[in-house]
Amino acid sequence: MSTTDLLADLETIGRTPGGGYTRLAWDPATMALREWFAGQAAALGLEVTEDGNGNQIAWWGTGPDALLVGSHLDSVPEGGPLDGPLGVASALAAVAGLKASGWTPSRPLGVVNFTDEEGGRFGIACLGSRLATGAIDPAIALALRDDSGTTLAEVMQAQGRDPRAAGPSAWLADVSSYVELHVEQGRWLAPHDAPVGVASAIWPHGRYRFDFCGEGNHAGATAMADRHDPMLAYAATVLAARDLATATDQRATLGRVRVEPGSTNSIPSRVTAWLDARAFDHVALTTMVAGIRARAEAAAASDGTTVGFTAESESDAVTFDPALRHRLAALLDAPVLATGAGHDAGILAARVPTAMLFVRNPTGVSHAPQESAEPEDIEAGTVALSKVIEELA
Ligand code: HGY
Ligand code: MN
Ligand code: MN
Repeated sequence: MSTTDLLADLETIGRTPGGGYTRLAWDPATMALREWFAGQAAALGLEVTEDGNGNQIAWWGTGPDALLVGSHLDSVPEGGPLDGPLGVASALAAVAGLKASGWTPSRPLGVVNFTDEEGGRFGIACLGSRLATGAIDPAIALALRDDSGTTLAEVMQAQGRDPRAAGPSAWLADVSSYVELHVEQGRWLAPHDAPVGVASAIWPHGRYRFDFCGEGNHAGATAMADRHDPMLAYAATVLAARDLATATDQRATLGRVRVEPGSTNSIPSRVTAWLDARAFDHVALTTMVAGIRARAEAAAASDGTTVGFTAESESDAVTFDPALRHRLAALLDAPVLATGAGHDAGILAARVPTAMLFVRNPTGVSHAPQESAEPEDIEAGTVALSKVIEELA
């Protein structure tokens, strides 16, 4: 059972006409992926469990001091094939290889599929691991709504889950380290001629919502001077994000926008837009976001419109456990690199020693259909993960 064979099983699940994948929490695609995960794990003789948040863990052994490996199977809308599934498939393949070789772990070993890492449906990233670790109040999570207005609680109930079981997970007390393998998001390993790297840190990041409100009116009959068009402050905010992030070599993106009523011949009454911001450290993040917000407010004031601002989620900077990172980098003779992307490993790192392995991405593209890794690099990543499991378990 190779990682590429396992990934080939998933090729049609959640596939979109554009060649990408849309696999959002609890949707038919991720439900099919959950079933696939449970089936593969059961075939390996692992005991498949699911916590009250929907996180699946396939166990080889039970009890304290467990090593957890894995990732997530959901995607962003129109995402690539590897962000998430590579970490789950390589973990299953590594376990299959180790079992076939006659090796047995000296501590419990779990393979995890975290639920809703991308936050593509309910807006908050790493929802499954945040709930499991107590990093988010279950009442807040269960009340989150998707684009159709359905709450997470209703969605879980419709899938036969009891939302009252959401919240801190008992398994966490048994886990004493977590290792997540992931496709590289960016292009650092290729010029360094390395198929696999070890993560040092994750930048702090946050997601913020701007609610621009103005006055809906007729696109032909309303003189330009008489308008209160919220789209203008939104446009100014997009440019402010670009300017402030560029000036500091940080990241700011407005990738999602909703316009109401969304009519070609009407001045909008309301524009809702989401900012994703990532920075070197917490102070730099708050400074950049405050700067973008100030430009949004100034633009709205000059147009006679208003803008509301909500921080929907923020994640602190993560420095992965230095001892574990050095041990794995030495074991694999692999370079160490930082990442601008967020991961469940970043959430787990607040509770247990955690490490990440990255598999070279020749173009660096991620969150898009072109995301890729060469089959031999995927194999190198799986071999590396197997070595790590042997070393730690
Ligand atoms: O958005 C992120 O950084 C991640 O890929 N979940
Ligand atoms: Mn992602
Ligand atoms: Mn991911």
